[in-house]
Amino acid sequence: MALTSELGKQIKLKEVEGTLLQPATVDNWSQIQSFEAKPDDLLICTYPKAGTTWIQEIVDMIEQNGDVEKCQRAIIQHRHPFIEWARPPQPSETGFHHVAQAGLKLLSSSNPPASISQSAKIIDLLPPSFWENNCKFLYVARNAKDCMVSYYHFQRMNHMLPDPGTWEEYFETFINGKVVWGSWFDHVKGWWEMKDRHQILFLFYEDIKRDPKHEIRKVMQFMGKNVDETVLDKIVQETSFEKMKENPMTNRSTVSKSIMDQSISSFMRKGTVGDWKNHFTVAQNERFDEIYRKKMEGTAINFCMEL
Ligand code: PPS
Repeated sequence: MALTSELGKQIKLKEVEGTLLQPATVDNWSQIQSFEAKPDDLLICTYPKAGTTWIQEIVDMIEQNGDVEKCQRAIIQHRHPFIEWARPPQPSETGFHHVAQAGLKLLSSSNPPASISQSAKIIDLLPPSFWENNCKFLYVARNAKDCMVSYYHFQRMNHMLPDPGTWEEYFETFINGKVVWGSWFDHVKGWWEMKDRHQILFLFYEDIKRDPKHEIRKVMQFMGKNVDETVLDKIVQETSFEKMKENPMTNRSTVSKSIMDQSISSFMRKGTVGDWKNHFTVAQNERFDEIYRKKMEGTAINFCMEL
């Protein structure tokens, strides 16, 4: 599938088992699949725009016991490299060697976080060693409408992704799962159905927004860590949208404009629940709800659509 970016560049996406992926990911697929997870690895898994960067920063803050300076040691993409961004293995600052990628994020309790990917039908696409080693998974879900809006603006500014076209066009693209990492519905349903069969902590973006301390405490307990109340309060403060938007280690300001043009749209754009109401027409909303009902039938998952 070839699509033209705003720079006029041809973005040729490739597919694995029907899921669109970036070419480098597909070209390095066997390497990604042979990723050797360790039993104490924790993998952060998200659909694109569901709050990946947010949970990455939260996890690192917990890992570093709330030490802001330590969390400033590198940009977030290096502290939690994405395995699916397949590129030659690079040593991290702490000596953890891995290929990077976007969506499943890998964290070791003894080593600093590495990441895996944001897989659509992640269950099928995940390197098998994660299941074999009974690893822990941290999954963050965000309601589909806000994900769609966030992804639309991200595709506008990210020149490594196809131009989204008009909002009306993108609406069709998204509901048909013709975006990198595939269908939101498959991704969320897949992880939701697996959550009781594996060590999966299933979180919601909207819950973290509503009660960050409560959700961060859950993450801490899942990681087997124990930070005291004042540190928890500090983590809540330091991982707020406002702080992370200003933080060059999390706001992607170090990424070249030829890749992400933040004059088009900020990477840390709004960070709210319910921005979909500023984008969806009444007709689109009705159509989306109908499609949602069909695609999510039989799934007892409940999303908060506004706070
Ligand atoms: S990516 O490109 O898939 O890794 O993007 P991802 O980090 O998953 O999602 C980006 C959206 O998350 C918002 N964000 C936050 N919201 C609230 N609080 C904090 N701290 C935070 N950090 C990131 C970010 O603004 C994007 O959402 P939108 O709706 O576009 O603002």
